Amino acid sequence: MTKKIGIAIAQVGGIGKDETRTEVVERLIGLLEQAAKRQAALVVFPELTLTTFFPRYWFDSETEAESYFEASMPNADVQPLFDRAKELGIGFYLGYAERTESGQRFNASILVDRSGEIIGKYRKVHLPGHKDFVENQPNQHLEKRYFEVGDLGFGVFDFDGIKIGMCLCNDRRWPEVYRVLALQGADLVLLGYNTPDSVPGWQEEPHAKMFSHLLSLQAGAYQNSVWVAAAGKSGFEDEHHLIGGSALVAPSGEVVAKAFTEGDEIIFGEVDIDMCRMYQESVFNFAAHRRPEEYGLIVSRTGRGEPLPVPAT
Ligand code: CDV
Repeated sequence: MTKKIGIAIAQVGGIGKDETRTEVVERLIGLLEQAAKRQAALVVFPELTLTTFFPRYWFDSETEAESYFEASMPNADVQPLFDRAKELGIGFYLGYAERTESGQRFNASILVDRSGEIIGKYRKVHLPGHKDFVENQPNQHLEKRYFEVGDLGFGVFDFDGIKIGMCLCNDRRWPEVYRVLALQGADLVLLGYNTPDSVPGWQEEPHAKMFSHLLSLQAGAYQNSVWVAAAGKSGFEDEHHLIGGSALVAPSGEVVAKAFTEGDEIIFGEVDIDMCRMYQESVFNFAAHRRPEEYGLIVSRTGRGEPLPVPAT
């Protein structure tokens, strides 16, 4: 049976430092309603959707950092989003900063089904940036300070009969992520991101930021025969710029829809799962063509090292 799903990617424009959760959630509901008009079954929101991208700030006080985290999900501020999505019969992916009961802090995302139930959760594995203050920079990138490395692995969840994997931002640049999801049968990968122009120690031409973002999505989709739906928080926040480029990428590696603003914007596409099958059963038929016995280094070695001896012939 042909499986298709209407998917809306909700790019969210900059969020001010003083913008409240209530104000942000109102914006998200506005995007949800636009998605409903396009008959979307699923909406993808960005990483850390509910606040400004706070890892750019060094906080002397623990309390200030704490104010960006959610101690439960849904909570009173976010409940209206869950309620409206349920009324509209739309599922969603949402990135947020999670604080657990025991005080652990993760950069997390959830997958919510069309009846408002959380059916999947992910905690970001690849945390970019640094732990300590870096001098002489327009901003910091303190994900390694504010978050622990995710401990849930890369899960695949069933949404209306479609196998969905989740990841977050920097994860999209690592080929292992898509492969681990594809090996579990994922056909659609959802991700939210915040990609600032300025990251201490990561000098890149401004145009290359957009290129490497799209390249990562396109390579991940093509090499793993999956659809990839990526939603960014974009534009200016407190005079700091984040790239736009929220996009839907097909298993062919082609971008089929892309945001053209840096503000709140919905892009829509119909995801046809049969398109994954074509690639999964031919060029990327894993069972027929992969050679895991030759890939051991990928899991036994983390950093670059010396060449391995090649057997004499
Ligand atoms: N939030 C992120 O993970 N951002 C990273 C960079 C720019 C630090 C990214 O890979 O986009």
